[in-house]
This record gives sequence, structure tokens and C-alpha cells, in this order.
Amino acid sequence: PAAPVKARCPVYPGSDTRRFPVPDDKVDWDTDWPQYSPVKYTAPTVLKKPVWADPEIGAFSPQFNSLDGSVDRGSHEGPYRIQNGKPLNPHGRTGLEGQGLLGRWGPNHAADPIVTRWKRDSTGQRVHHTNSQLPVLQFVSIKRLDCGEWAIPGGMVDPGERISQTLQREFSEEALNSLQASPSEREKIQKRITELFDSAGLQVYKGYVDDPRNTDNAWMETVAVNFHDESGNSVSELPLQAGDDAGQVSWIDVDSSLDLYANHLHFLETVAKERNAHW
Ligand code: RP5
Ligand code: MG
Ligand code: MG
Repeated sequence: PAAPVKARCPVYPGSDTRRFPVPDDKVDWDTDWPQYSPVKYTAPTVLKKPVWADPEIGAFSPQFNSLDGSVDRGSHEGPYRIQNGKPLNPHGRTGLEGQGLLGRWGPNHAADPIVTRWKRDSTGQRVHHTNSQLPVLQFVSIKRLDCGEWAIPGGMVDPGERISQTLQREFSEEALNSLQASPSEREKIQKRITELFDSAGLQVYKGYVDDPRNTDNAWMETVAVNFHDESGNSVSELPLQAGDDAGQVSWIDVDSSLDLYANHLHFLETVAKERNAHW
């Protein structure tokens, strides 16, 4: 696979820590590189030992490459290597070791709900792109509070949680602000979206995410699933409201020129092609 780009961003997110620069030809662990000396960094939020984070390796030696209690430490990409008790990023060197901002050593599992509808004009007709002549898809996008980039409203899989639950919960929290809703409002939101999320979604990606928070020992993985409102009268009619780690939320036209968080654009490309939409 192509060498990760965002996981080698010069300055680690939320910090002043600079990664040890890793050129493309030195990403692979199998390429000998004695001079490699990655910076050690684990964010203060993680060092404070919140419930969602692992402690430092040493006294702590979890069951890697398997289900460890209710925490899934298996990778979607197959077994990963352990070196000096620490898991090695399966996509190679990142210039930084430790947990960074991530809670788990090894894979940190997320789920990404890609909710789409067709773009329509004021008369309800589907809009076709002037260049491709293909109908234009729109997806629900959030502006992340941590970095200001537009992204799919995804989030971490809680220990023991089923992916299908994570997809619906994260969409509700980030795009419908369910965390701030009263119990009765929350129930209404749930009712409106359950049908869409219970329908068979189209899985468009499963695996490593080129996330800027990745380190040599901790990385993001996701399952991205597309839920499509074909007729435009399901989720399309719900009022969007940003919540939790989202600062803004909006329907955005799907197009290859978008600039999105991590490798989310790659997931959308698959959605557009599968649905025969403009790209
Ligand atoms: C990305 O980070 C995933 O694709 C998902 O969108 C997101 C999950 O992390 P948080 O939104 O919980 O920070 O790697
Ligand atoms: Mg979230
Ligand atoms: Mg999120």
C-alpha cells in the first residue's frame, strides 16, 4: 500500500512535538535504518489514566492480536508485530513512539457512518454534474473541533460495543447532538434514524486509517459503512445539529476535490463509484 502521509505530519496534533522525519523509502520496518530515533510522546490527557486509556507498557502487558477482555486488540489487517513489549504500526514508521493521543496500544477501533442522499434542485429533481453528467451525492460531514478539518462523523468503538451500535451512536452524537437532547427528544431522533441504520449498509472500507494521531505503537482502524437515503425522505429531513467533538455539521457534495480528515476521501470515492455518482 501507499505510504501513509497524515501519520507522518511534521507536528503531532495538539502538541508542539515534532516527529522524527521519515522519508517514503524508510517507512517500511523491514528497511534497515540504524539512524532512526523517533520522539517519545504520550499526551497529558492519556497519562492522566482516563478509563478509555491503557497504562504504560511494563507493568501492563495486554493480550495483543486478540480480544482482550472486552477490548478488541486484533487488527483488521491481520497479526501485527510486537517489539520490546510494544506493538508495531503495521503501516510502518511514523517518527513518534508512545501512545500520543490514542488510548490503546496497538489498534484503536473506530466506526465511520457515511450517510448519503442525492442532491436535488428546488423542484426535487436530482442534480447532475455538468462535467461527469452523473448525479451528485451529498454526505453528512462534521467539522472536527480538534483540528478544524471536515470529516465523517465517526468515533471510537466502546469496549464490548457492536460496530452497528457505534455507527448509529456516533452519528447521533456528532450530527444530531443527541447527548444534549432530552430523553424524549433522543427517543424521537432514535426512531427517525433506526430504520436507516437498521437497513443493510454498504461497507466501503475496513482497515488502517491514515490518521494524524497515529504513532509507531498506536494507530486508528475503522469500519466505514454507507447508509443511503435513496428517496430523500428519511434522514434527509432531520435537522442537523453539531454535537460532542463536532463544531459544525452540514450536507456536503461528494467530489474528488474535497479536502477531508485522515483518508476519509478514499472511503467516499468508493461510495461514489458504487452508487454510480459523480466523483
Ligand atoms: C478517524 O478518527 C476515524 O476514521 C474516525 O472518523 C475518527 C475516530 O476518532 P474520534 O472522532 O473519536 O476522535 O481515524
Ligand atoms: Mg464521537
Ligand atoms: Mg468523532
